Amino acid sequence: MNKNRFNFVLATAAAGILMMPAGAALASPSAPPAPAAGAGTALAEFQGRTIDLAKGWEGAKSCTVNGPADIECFATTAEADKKAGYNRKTDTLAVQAEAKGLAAAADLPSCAERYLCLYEHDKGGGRRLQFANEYWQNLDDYGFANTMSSWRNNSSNDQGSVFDNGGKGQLNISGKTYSSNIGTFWNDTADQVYG
Ligand SMILES: [Ca+2]
Ligand SMILES: [Ca+2]
Repeated sequence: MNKNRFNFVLATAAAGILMMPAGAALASPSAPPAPAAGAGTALAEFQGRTIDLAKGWEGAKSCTVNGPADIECFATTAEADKKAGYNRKTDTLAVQAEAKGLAAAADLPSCAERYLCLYEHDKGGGRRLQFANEYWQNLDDYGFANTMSSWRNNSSNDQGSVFDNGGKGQLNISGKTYSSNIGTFWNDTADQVYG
Protein backbone atom coordinates (compact mmCIF):
# COMPACT_ATOMS: atom_id res chain seq x y z
CA MET A 1 0.00 0.00 0.00
CA ASN A 2 1.45 3.39 -0.91
CA LYS A 3 1.38 6.26 1.51
CA ASN A 4 -1.48 8.12 -0.19
CA ARG A 5 -3.66 5.04 -0.23
CA PHE A 6 -2.85 4.40 3.44
CA ASN A 7 -3.83 7.97 4.39
CA PHE A 8 -7.10 7.64 2.48
CA VAL A 9 -8.00 4.47 4.36
CA LEU A 10 -7.22 6.14 7.67
CA ALA A 11 -9.28 9.21 6.76
CA THR A 12 -12.23 7.04 5.71
CA ALA A 13 -12.05 5.01 8.89
CA ALA A 14 -11.88 8.17 10.99
CA ALA A 15 -14.83 9.67 9.14
CA GLY A 16 -16.77 6.46 9.67
CA ILE A 17 -16.12 6.54 13.37
CA LEU A 18 -17.07 10.18 13.58
CA MET A 19 -20.25 9.67 11.58
CA MET A 20 -21.62 6.80 13.66
CA PRO A 21 -22.60 8.89 16.71
CA ALA A 22 -24.10 11.53 14.42
CA GLY A 23 -26.18 8.87 12.66
CA ALA A 24 -27.33 7.46 15.99
CA ALA A 25 -28.35 10.92 17.15
CA LEU A 26 -30.44 11.29 14.00
CA ALA A 27 -32.53 8.25 14.89
CA SER A 28 -35.94 9.86 15.25
CA PRO A 29 -39.61 9.07 14.99
CA SER A 30 -39.44 10.13 11.35
CA ALA A 31 -37.83 6.77 10.59
CA PRO A 32 -40.63 4.32 9.81
CA PRO A 33 -40.72 1.49 12.31
CA ALA A 34 -40.77 -2.13 11.29
CA PRO A 35 -44.14 -3.59 12.22
CA ALA A 36 -42.41 -6.39 14.05
CA ALA A 37 -43.61 -8.28 17.06
CA GLY A 38 -42.49 -6.81 20.36
CA ALA A 39 -41.28 -8.62 23.43
CA GLY A 40 -44.83 -9.82 24.00
CA THR A 41 -44.62 -8.74 27.60
CA ALA A 42 -44.23 -5.62 29.74
CA LEU A 43 -43.52 -6.28 33.41
CA ALA A 44 -44.61 -3.48 35.72
CA GLU A 45 -44.58 -2.79 39.44
CA PHE A 46 -48.07 -2.32 40.82
CA GLN A 47 -48.99 -2.17 44.50
CA GLY A 48 -45.96 -4.14 45.61
CA ARG A 49 -46.18 -6.87 43.00
CA THR A 50 -45.19 -7.44 39.39
CA ILE A 51 -47.87 -7.58 36.72
CA ASP A 52 -47.60 -8.26 32.98
CA LEU A 53 -49.47 -5.52 31.16
CA ALA A 54 -49.73 -7.69 28.05
CA LYS A 55 -51.96 -10.05 30.04
CA GLY A 56 -53.95 -7.45 31.97
CA TRP A 57 -53.72 -4.30 34.04
CA GLU A 58 -55.25 -5.90 37.16
CA GLY A 59 -57.02 -2.72 38.19
CA ALA A 60 -54.20 -0.32 37.35
CA LYS A 61 -55.30 2.92 35.74
CA SER A 62 -52.04 4.60 34.76
CA CYS A 63 -48.62 3.19 33.94
CA THR A 64 -45.40 5.16 33.64
CA VAL A 65 -42.76 3.76 31.30
CA ASN A 66 -39.29 5.15 31.96
CA GLY A 67 -37.53 2.21 30.31
CA PRO A 68 -37.98 -1.51 29.54
CA ALA A 69 -37.10 -2.45 33.13
CA ASP A 70 -38.66 0.61 34.75
CA ILE A 71 -42.44 0.50 34.48
CA GLU A 72 -44.62 1.53 37.40
CA CYS A 73 -48.41 1.40 37.56
CA PHE A 74 -50.91 3.14 39.80
CA ALA A 75 -54.56 2.64 40.71
CA THR A 76 -55.40 6.24 39.82
CA THR A 77 -54.03 8.88 37.48
CA ALA A 78 -53.74 11.20 40.49
CA GLU A 79 -51.27 8.79 42.16
CA ALA A 80 -49.27 8.49 38.95
CA ASP A 81 -49.27 12.29 38.53
CA LYS A 82 -48.01 12.78 42.06
CA LYS A 83 -45.13 10.34 41.52
CA ALA A 84 -44.24 11.98 38.19
CA GLY A 85 -44.31 15.43 39.76
CA TYR A 86 -47.30 16.71 37.82
CA ASN A 87 -49.13 19.69 39.25
CA ARG A 88 -52.10 21.02 37.31
CA LYS A 89 -51.72 24.43 38.90
CA THR A 90 -48.33 24.84 37.22
CA ASP A 91 -49.39 23.16 33.95
CA THR A 92 -49.27 26.03 31.45
CA LEU A 93 -51.74 24.45 29.03
CA ALA A 94 -54.14 23.68 31.89
CA VAL A 95 -53.97 27.26 33.11
CA GLN A 96 -54.67 28.48 29.55
CA ALA A 97 -57.53 26.00 29.14
CA GLU A 98 -59.09 27.05 32.42
CA ALA A 99 -59.00 30.65 31.28
CA LYS A 100 -61.10 29.58 28.27
CA GLY A 101 -63.73 27.94 30.44
CA LEU A 102 -64.70 24.78 32.22
CA ALA A 103 -65.30 22.73 29.06
CA ALA A 104 -61.82 23.46 27.68
CA ALA A 105 -60.24 22.68 31.04
CA ALA A 106 -62.11 19.37 31.30
CA ASP A 107 -60.86 18.41 27.83
CA LEU A 108 -57.20 18.80 28.74
CA PRO A 109 -55.74 15.49 29.93
CA SER A 110 -53.15 15.46 32.68
CA CYS A 111 -49.67 14.45 31.56
CA ALA A 112 -46.46 15.11 33.45
CA GLU A 113 -43.63 17.21 32.06
CA ARG A 114 -41.35 15.31 29.60
CA TYR A 115 -43.86 12.49 28.99
CA LEU A 116 -45.84 11.40 25.95
CA CYS A 117 -49.24 10.25 27.25
CA LEU A 118 -51.69 7.96 25.47
CA TYR A 119 -55.23 7.47 26.77
CA GLU A 120 -57.74 4.71 26.28
CA HIS A 121 -60.71 7.05 25.77
CA ASP A 122 -61.21 10.59 24.53
CA LYS A 123 -60.44 13.58 26.78
CA GLY A 124 -57.78 11.61 28.62
CA GLY A 125 -60.27 9.05 29.93
CA GLY A 126 -59.76 5.41 30.80
CA ARG A 127 -56.34 3.81 31.13
CA ARG A 128 -53.25 5.92 30.52
CA LEU A 129 -49.72 5.07 29.41
CA GLN A 130 -47.01 7.69 29.77
CA PHE A 131 -43.65 7.27 28.07
CA ALA A 132 -40.32 8.95 28.69
CA ASN A 133 -38.03 7.10 26.31
CA GLU A 134 -36.87 7.40 22.75
CA TYR A 135 -37.44 4.20 20.82
CA TRP A 136 -40.24 2.38 19.02
CA GLN A 137 -42.29 0.09 21.21
CA ASN A 138 -45.09 -2.32 20.51
CA LEU A 139 -48.28 -1.22 22.28
CA ASP A 140 -49.53 -4.81 22.27
CA ASP A 141 -46.86 -5.53 24.91
CA TYR A 142 -48.70 -3.08 27.14
CA GLY A 143 -52.17 -4.42 26.37
CA PHE A 144 -52.79 -1.15 24.54
CA ALA A 145 -52.83 -1.93 20.79
CA ASN A 146 -55.72 -0.36 18.86
CA THR A 147 -56.81 1.43 22.03
CA MET A 148 -55.59 5.04 22.01
CA SER A 149 -58.36 7.61 21.67
CA SER A 150 -56.58 10.75 22.90
CA TRP A 151 -53.02 11.85 23.46
CA ARG A 152 -50.85 14.56 24.92
CA ASN A 153 -47.14 15.27 24.53
CA ASN A 154 -45.85 17.30 27.48
CA SER A 155 -42.20 17.38 26.43
CA SER A 156 -40.48 20.44 25.05
CA ASN A 157 -39.00 20.13 21.57
CA ASP A 158 -39.36 16.37 21.66
CA GLN A 159 -41.60 14.95 18.98
CA GLY A 160 -43.34 11.67 19.73
CA SER A 161 -45.10 9.38 17.26
CA VAL A 162 -47.52 6.53 16.98
CA PHE A 163 -47.72 4.04 14.12
CA ASP A 164 -50.50 1.83 12.80
CA ASN A 165 -49.35 -1.53 11.47
CA GLY A 166 -52.64 -1.83 9.61
CA GLY A 167 -51.66 0.67 6.91
CA LYS A 168 -52.55 4.12 8.25
CA GLY A 169 -48.89 4.81 8.85
CA GLN A 170 -47.33 7.26 11.25
CA LEU A 171 -48.78 10.14 13.25
CA ASN A 172 -46.24 12.60 14.63
CA ILE A 173 -47.08 14.36 17.88
CA SER A 174 -45.30 17.65 18.52
CA GLY A 175 -44.10 18.68 21.96
CA LYS A 176 -46.54 20.65 24.10
CA THR A 177 -49.62 19.61 22.12
CA TYR A 178 -52.65 17.46 22.87
CA SER A 179 -55.70 16.01 21.17
CA SER A 180 -58.72 15.28 23.32
CA ASN A 181 -60.54 13.57 20.49
CA ILE A 182 -58.33 12.20 17.73
CA GLY A 183 -61.13 11.51 15.25
CA THR A 184 -62.31 8.37 13.56
CA PHE A 185 -59.25 7.91 11.32
CA TRP A 186 -56.80 7.35 14.20
CA ASN A 187 -59.20 6.23 16.91
CA ASP A 188 -58.33 2.78 18.33
CA THR A 189 -55.72 2.14 15.67
CA ALA A 190 -52.20 2.85 17.01
CA ASP A 191 -49.99 -0.24 17.35
CA GLN A 192 -46.58 1.28 18.11
CA VAL A 193 -45.34 4.31 20.02
CA TYR A 194 -42.15 6.34 20.00
CA GLY A 195 -41.96 8.28 23.28
CA1 LIG B 1 -60.08 3.82 22.74
CA1 LIG C 1 -53.73 -0.85 14.21
